[in-house]
Amino acid sequence: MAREVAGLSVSVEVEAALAAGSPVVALESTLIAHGLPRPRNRAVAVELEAMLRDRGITPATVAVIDGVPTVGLDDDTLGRIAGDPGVAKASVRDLPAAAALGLTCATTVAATSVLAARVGIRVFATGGLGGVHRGAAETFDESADLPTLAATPITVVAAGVKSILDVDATIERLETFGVTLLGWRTSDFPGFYLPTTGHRLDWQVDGAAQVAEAMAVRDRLGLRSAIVVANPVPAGQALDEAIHDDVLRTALQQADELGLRGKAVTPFLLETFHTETAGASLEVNIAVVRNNVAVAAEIAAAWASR
Ligand code: PSU
Ligand code: MN
Repeated sequence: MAREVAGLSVSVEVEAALAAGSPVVALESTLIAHGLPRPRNRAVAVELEAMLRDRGITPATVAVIDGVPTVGLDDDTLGRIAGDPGVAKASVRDLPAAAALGLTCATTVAATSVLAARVGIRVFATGGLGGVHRGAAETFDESADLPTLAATPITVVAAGVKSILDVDATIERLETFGVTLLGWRTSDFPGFYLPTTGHRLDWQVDGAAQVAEAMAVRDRLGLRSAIVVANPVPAGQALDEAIHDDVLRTALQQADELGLRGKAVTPFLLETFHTETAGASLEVNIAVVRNNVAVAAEIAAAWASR
C-alpha cells in the first residue's frame, strides 16, 4: 500500500510516521543490489529494517520500482531489488531516465538522499559514501554522492568513505562542498573496512543529542547541505589492515586491466574484496551497515523527540 507524495510513491507506513512526527530512517538499495552478493543481500535488507522496527523507528528503504521513485518497500519490491540481477544502479541523474523507460533501479547514496529528503525524511544510514576515486585527476571519477550531499538537507550515517577511494581528495571535496562532518565518538576519519584512515576530523560528537542540535542549527540557518556522521566500524569487527592493503592493490589493478569506468567501478571493487578475502570483507561490510543503522536510529529518535 502506497500513496503519491511530492511525485513519489511513499508507503502508507512511512507516510503515517512522517505525518505523526515519529522517527524514520531511510536506507539505500544500491548497497543491497550491487554491494552485497545474493542471496545474503536480501537477508541483510530485511535485518536492517527489523533492527529499526525493534527500536521503534520506521524504516524507509528507497528504490525505483517500474520507473516510480519509491520510499518504503514491501516484501515483493524488496525481493525484486535483492533478487533480480537486472536491477540498474541509479544516481540522481538516472531518475528521469528510469521513469521514462519504466526501469527498476537500486538508488545510490545520492539518489536515496534526494528522494528521502523530498518527502521529509531527515536521517539516512548507509555503509560508506562514494567519493573521489584514485586516479581521478585523469579520469574525473568522482561520485555524484559528493555534489548531491552539498545540496541535500539530510543527515547521513556512514563509516567514512570506502577505502577503495582517494580518501585525502574526498575529504578535501567534502570541505569544498560545505558538507558538515561529525565524528561519532571519534576524531579519526573512518575508512569503511578499517576503523581509521589516519585523517583527523575537526569535530567529534558524543551522542545523538548533539547531532540533533547540529541539524536544528543547520535548518535555522537555512543551510542546504548534508551532515555526515562518520561512524567507525569497531576494531574487533574490522578487516585486518595488511590483508586490506594487499587486496586493495589487487582489486585496483584488476579494475584497471579491465578498463572499468563509471558506475561499474565501485561494485567491482567491493565484489573483488569479497572474493579475495573469502567473504571476510563481506562480514565487515555488513557489520559496518548494522552499526550505522544503530546510530541512525539513535539520531532519528533524538530528532523526533525535540
Ligand atoms: N555502501 C556500501 N556498499 C555500497 C555503497 C555504499 O556499504 O555498495 C554504494 C552507495 O550506494 C554509494 C555507491 O552511493 O556505492 C557509490 O557509487 P559510485 O562510486 O559509482 O558513485
Ligand atoms: Mn564513479
